[in-house]
Order: sequence, then C-alpha cells, then structure tokens
Amino acid sequence: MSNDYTEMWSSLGLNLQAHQGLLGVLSDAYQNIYLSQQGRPEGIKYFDFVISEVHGQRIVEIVKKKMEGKPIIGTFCVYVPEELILAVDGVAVGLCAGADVGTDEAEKYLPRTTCALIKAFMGFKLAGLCPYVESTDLIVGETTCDGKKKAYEILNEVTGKVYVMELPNMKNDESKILWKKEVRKFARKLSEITGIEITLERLKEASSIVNAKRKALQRLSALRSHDPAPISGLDALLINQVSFYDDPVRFTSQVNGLCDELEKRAKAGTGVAPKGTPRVLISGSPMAIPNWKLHAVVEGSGAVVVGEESCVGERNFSTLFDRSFSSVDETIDAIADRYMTINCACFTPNNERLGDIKSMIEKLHAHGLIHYALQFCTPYMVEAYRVRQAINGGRFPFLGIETDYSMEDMGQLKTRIEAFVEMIKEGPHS
Ligand code: BJ8
Repeated sequence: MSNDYTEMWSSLGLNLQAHQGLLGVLSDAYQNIYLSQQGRPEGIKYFDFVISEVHGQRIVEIVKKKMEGKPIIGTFCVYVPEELILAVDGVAVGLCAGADVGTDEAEKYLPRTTCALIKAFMGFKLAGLCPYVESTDLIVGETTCDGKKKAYEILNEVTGKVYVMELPNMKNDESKILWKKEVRKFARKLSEITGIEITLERLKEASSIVNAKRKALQRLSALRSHDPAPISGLDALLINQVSFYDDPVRFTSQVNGLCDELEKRAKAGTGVAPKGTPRVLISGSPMAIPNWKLHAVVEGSGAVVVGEESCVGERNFSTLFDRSFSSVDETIDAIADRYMTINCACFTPNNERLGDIKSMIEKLHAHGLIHYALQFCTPYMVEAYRVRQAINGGRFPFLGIETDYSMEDMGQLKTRIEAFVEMIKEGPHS
C-alpha cells in the first residue's frame, strides 16, 4: 500500500491486527502467483496497482462517495441490477467472499459443510476483515441457492443491512412477471434510501456505463480466442474480479487500453505461452477475489485458461442492455429481462447454460473443459453431470473438480490436472 490507512480501517471497525495479517498473506500470494508470470502485457500494471490498493485507495474513494451522500450497495450475485444502483448515483461493490478467513467465527453460525464462498462472506464480516462490507449502506442478497438465502438471514442479524431480492428458480412467464416486480421493488427501495427518483435519463446514463463495461469485457474475452493466447487466464480472471470493485468508467477505459495492446500482440503472434499450448475452458461456481487457486494450478501445469463460463467471467457480461425505451417502467422491465438471460445453476431447467458452454468451447478453441464446483455447492456439483453429457456426448475432454479455498488438496489437484493436460496434449488437436 502506498499510504498508511490505519485510521480509516480503524474508523470502519476493522480488526487491525488480523487485517494486517490478511494483507500480508494476500501480498505474498499475489507476488507468487501473479508477479512471477512471464510475458504479461504492459496494460496489466493498472490491475496490479488496483490489487495493491484493494483495501486502500479504493476504500478511500468509496468512503468519500459515502460522505457525499452516495449510497454504497454491496452485492454477492450478478443478478442484482447494477444499472439501478448507478441510476441513484450509488456505488456497486462485490463483497469479499474469496478467501478462507474468519472460518472459526463463521462456523459458530453455519454448518461446517457450507460452501466456502458463503463461509467466507460471513467470515470476512464476523472477523472484521472487509472494509467494503463495513462501508455499505445496503447489502443486497438474492434467493439463489439455499445456503446463500439462509445465510442472509444471519448476515442480516449481524449487520441489520440486508435486503433480499426474490429470484425465481424457473424461467417461465409467471416467474418472469415475479422477477420484474422484484426489480421494480428494488428500484423503489433504492429511491427510498437515496431520495432520488429514477428517471429515464438516469437509467439511460447508468445503462450506457454498465454496457460499456460489459462490452470491454466481451472484447477481452474475444481476444483470448487467439493462439498463442495474448493474456494468461490468471490475468483475465483478475480483471473480471476487479470489475466488481473498481470505478466502472475508469475500469472500462483501462480494459479497452489493455485490449488495444492485446490486439497488437495477437497480430504479431505474441502470447503468454507458445502456440499450440493446451487450451482449457473453466466452467462452474464463481471465483471471487482472491480465489486464484484453480487457474494457478492449470497454468502451472502447462496449459492456458482461455475462458470462464462463470459469474466472475462470461455470465456477468455476455448479454448487453443497449436498447432505449420511452418510459421508466418499460426500461426497468427490459433490465429485468436482461438479467433473466444469466444462466445460473440455481435455475431449473438450465439447458441454456449447456449451450453457452458449447459455444464458448467453439469460439475460444478450447481443447478441454474443467468443471469447477466449490464443495457443498449443490447446484453446480449436480449440474456437472449434464455439462459432461452435453459436450460431445461425454467425449470432449472433461475434468470435474470439487474443491474449496484451502491449500490442503493442492497436491491431489496438481496430479489430476497435470494428467488432464497430458491427455489433451495427446488428443486430436496436437
Ligand atoms: S448467478 S452462481 S453469483 S448465485 S453461494 S451457488 S458457490 S453454494 S455464488 Fe452465484 Fe448468483 Fe448463481 Fe452467479 Fe454455490 Fe456457494 Fe451457492 Fe454460490
């Protein structure tokens, strides 16, 4: 960190000693996993900086916005419409949920057999380690998986700031009506806490900011189709993780600048790994920052990750919202429709996700698919079977991984992934 932020962290109520320890671990991990990579593009330096200041500079900005009366809205899911938050001059932040912290505290409230992501968001809050959650005015939950929706009840007891959106589990006409009502209700809630009326003009401006961000991420995703890959999967994952924290306008301009550089690299045939390196698509549970475990193992095993069919990845940006409407209600309904195009395993049936995976395999020229499920994440663990069947009747190289945030299974993971990469190398593409 470039400055001493102790006073700010203390005023946010963080556990200073434990927080210092966490930053130390994070910085070491970043050094080992990220800064040791070879052939990174110049434009990635901005993202290195963002990470180095993830609990520093960015929190200063957020606290300043809060003092100006702008609402800070914490989220855990890509179904929460960012357009509406920006339309009331709010700041949307994805809350800390990607590391094994505060587990003992979390397990006082949650069963041990809860997915790591849920334990982490409870752990970060209970152990006083997340300046984002402490800065929020509202934490928006959603009725997606059972673990999350039950944990939100407890998180609300602890913080008193949780608002839950009811997300249906099916995508039929009745469910879509319910979801539209929920999105309108959320818009009213935001207006209520800010005193700002959501107008057509505000919605247009907010949508164009979010849309530009999604377009930049789409551009980055498309560039990963080149062989050699112009950027590592680790770096692309990082950018997707940062998209949930950073100022959206600045972020978009930085991603576009990086993409200009990557286009030049692609033209010149410059990559992070030699042409012909095995290309892996990862699909499944989201990888919240700083969960870099699987990418690090895959890329350390001689493959390159070319895409993430994940909420920290393609599911977050694959659909744009770029149509204009003549009334606020119509626009909000269309925003609700846009979010219904996200294909999360919490839905049944969820056949569209299978189509998304097949099309990503094709577009990104992937040679193998690793299905990633956090342990105890039933929706993705169960859906892995259908994913495997869908891709070429089970003949496309597939590896199913169930893991958590701990390092205990690293040896076993490495062995399985190295064998998988070897199998790809011997496959028809080589
Ligand atoms: S739209 S994937 S961000 S719910 S918490 S489902 S890991 S058991 S996060 Fe998600 Fe929204 Fe769906 Fe995406 Fe599993 Fe854990 Fe549940 Fe999780």
